[in-house]
Amino acid sequence: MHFERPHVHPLELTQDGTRLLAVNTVDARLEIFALSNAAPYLTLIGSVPVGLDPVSVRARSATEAWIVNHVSDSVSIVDAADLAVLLNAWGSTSELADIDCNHIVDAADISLLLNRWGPCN
Ligand SMILES: [Ca+2]
Repeated sequence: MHFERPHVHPLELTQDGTRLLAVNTVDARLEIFALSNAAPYLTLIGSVPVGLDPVSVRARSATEAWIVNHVSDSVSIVDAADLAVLLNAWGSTSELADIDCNHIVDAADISLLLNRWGPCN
């Protein structure tokens, strides 16, 4: 048996209009999509683990989202500043965003970033 909580605010556009945020309630993740004026209009660019049963997302700024989690009774804060640096350098050889040092900023770098998501030590 599967219990699914009702969504409160499951979709949110960032204030700059370049990203669509969506709660993935079943997988306990925040999905981040890039928007563009040409096909493909919507591209999944990130999937960030949050609390259990996320039901609401709000963009506090262009780079920070707050997610309300129903079952874990918590609020997750996702700061996309690091992700923005990486996306702005996409396809380039930027040393700042080339996390795996293979001389191209691509999906492997996003994967490394998302796997290390959280406070810097
Ligand atoms: Ca790389």
